Amino acid sequence: MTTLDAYLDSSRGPDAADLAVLLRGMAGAGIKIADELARAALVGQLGTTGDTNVQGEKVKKLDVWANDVVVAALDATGRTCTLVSEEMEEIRHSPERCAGARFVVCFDPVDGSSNLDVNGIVGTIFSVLKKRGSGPDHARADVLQPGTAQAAAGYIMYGPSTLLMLTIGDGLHGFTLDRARGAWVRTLAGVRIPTRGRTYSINDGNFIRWPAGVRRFVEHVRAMDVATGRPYTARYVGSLVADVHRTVHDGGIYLYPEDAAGSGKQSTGKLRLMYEASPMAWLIEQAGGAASTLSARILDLKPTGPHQRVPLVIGSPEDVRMAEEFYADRRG
Ligand code: FDP
Repeated sequence: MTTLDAYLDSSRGPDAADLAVLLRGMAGAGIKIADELARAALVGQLGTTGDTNVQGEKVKKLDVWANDVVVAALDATGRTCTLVSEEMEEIRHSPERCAGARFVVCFDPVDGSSNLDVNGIVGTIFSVLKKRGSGPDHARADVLQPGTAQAAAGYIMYGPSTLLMLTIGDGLHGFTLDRARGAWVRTLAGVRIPTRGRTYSINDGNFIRWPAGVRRFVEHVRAMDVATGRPYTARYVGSLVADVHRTVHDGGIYLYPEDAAGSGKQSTGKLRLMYEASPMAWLIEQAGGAASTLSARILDLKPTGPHQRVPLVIGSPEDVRMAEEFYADRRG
């Protein structure tokens, strides 16, 4: 079976060799994080640091630790000098590293970290953009590119096995970590999502704050209609990597909408565009799926800030289109 190294070595294009170095760095960080997650309870790595981050969330020890691991791994590649992380308030730009740097990386080192203390599935999500900016504020311009400009996107899922799902624009591929060999082995090639599923995934505890169209859509998929495969079944892990991965595999839809006007604090949604929605959107589109805010394609959004939040509705194309119709009041 093809290893990640062989797959990257066989990719073509002017930046392929540099991208391969960068992605190997990210994959190496993933192995370290997987090891640390496995022994976290034994070495006192669970729980919080006592700090609250700029986004108002309690910082977990593993968030900080994993952030340092990813930063060090990416620095060591020499292929990036501009990083964005959920754990870093500002864009981390290091002009002294820019000589051989070709890419910007946006990442969430431990996504779904509320699952950490309950031994649940978490992941690392990353988005790689080509450096393009110029002028005094070029680092910010390099970062704030739409998802269509991504050169690579992926997530590493720390589950019963450690799985890297990756696209460099030639489809969606999955590499399972073979610890005995110390290699990532391709176990999923050219993954395709079903055009329609029978599963919906949403935090039901937010029901009171959902926009009216989302409520109607969820009522629709919960209703009985054998001919159209309803009612759908419900699944929600509360870890984006796990929820998206299941959706890619089984088909269906994942929704994290904005709060309806006046009903909550997440008026633009919860998930971050640059290192959650955008990479997941490209990954799922590469598998034949769709990703939307319910009124716009995620990959077409013009970013306004490194930690911008957006609504995210992602999954089988027919399910996402149906949710958009309810949201736009064309159905229901
Ligand atoms: P977490 O806060 O645990 O880090 O954006 C992060 C995220 O998890 C996603 O991984 C997950 O899908 C979502 O938030 C869960 O949010 P809710 O707890 O509000 O459902």
